[in-house]
Amino acid sequence: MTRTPTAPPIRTLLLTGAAGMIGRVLAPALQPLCRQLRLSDLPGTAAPLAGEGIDWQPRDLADGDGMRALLAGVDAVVHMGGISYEREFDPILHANLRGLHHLYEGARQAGTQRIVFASSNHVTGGYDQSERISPADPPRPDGFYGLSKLYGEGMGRLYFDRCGIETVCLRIGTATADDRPPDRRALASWLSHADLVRLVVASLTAPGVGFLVAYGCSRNQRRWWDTEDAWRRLGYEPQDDAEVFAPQVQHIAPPAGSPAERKQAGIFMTLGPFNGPS
Ligand code: 15L
Repeated sequence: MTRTPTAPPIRTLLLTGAAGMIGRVLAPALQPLCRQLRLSDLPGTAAPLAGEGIDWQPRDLADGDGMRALLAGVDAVVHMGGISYEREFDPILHANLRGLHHLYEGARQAGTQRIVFASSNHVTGGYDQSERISPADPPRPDGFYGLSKLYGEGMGRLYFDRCGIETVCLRIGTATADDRPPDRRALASWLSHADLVRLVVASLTAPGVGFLVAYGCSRNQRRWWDTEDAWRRLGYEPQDDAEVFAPQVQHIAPPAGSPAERKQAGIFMTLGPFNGPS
């Protein structure tokens, strides 16, 4: 199947995880980029948007047939679906590993040109906050969730090399419902809603991205991520800086010297089965 570069307007754009916090920010911003915006999330969730040009199709990522049908006719995907927090291995296997396989297989069969994949900063959460790292540094996942996102990045690499589907992996930092950094750590990792929209739109529309990994944060002066090369390739120019919130949140931090305070992972260092009985 011939894949031509995405060019606005995209005919059919799929947004998964559309009913989630990030999905609700993105859905209205993505609609002008395409003729049809297909929205999906788990069955039982509510559509974030309705009206002309909106096609709401709830699906479980682990349902292979359902996912194939969801991808039919789709030119580009923004994949925000799946588990977005540290959990037991099984639900992560279901949504983030099996689900991602279904997404890429559906995309291959549909002739989809590009996928913007919500990866996570937890692919490298094992680095200390004192370290400045780039997408070229070795991954250091901090739990099963981060590990599943590393698998997703590998999936994107594989399907670009074998099938020509372009993928932009966004290692998203901290985006919150109230659009404010919640604590001291997020003064480095915060991604404002406006910058989130800028980043995803750039990832969908930049020409010839191939396979690319970029961190997703605002232009926070405290950021740990040296990701400007990838941002330049995307044409992403963040506008917000978490520093304006420093007086309110600077004191909100885990105990000094604890792994949660030291590591980029933050409180994810306290989650998962890793601290329980052996
Ligand atoms: C993530 O990947 C999570 O989806 C989100 O819940 C936040 O915890 C964020 O990372 C973060 O690191 O702050």
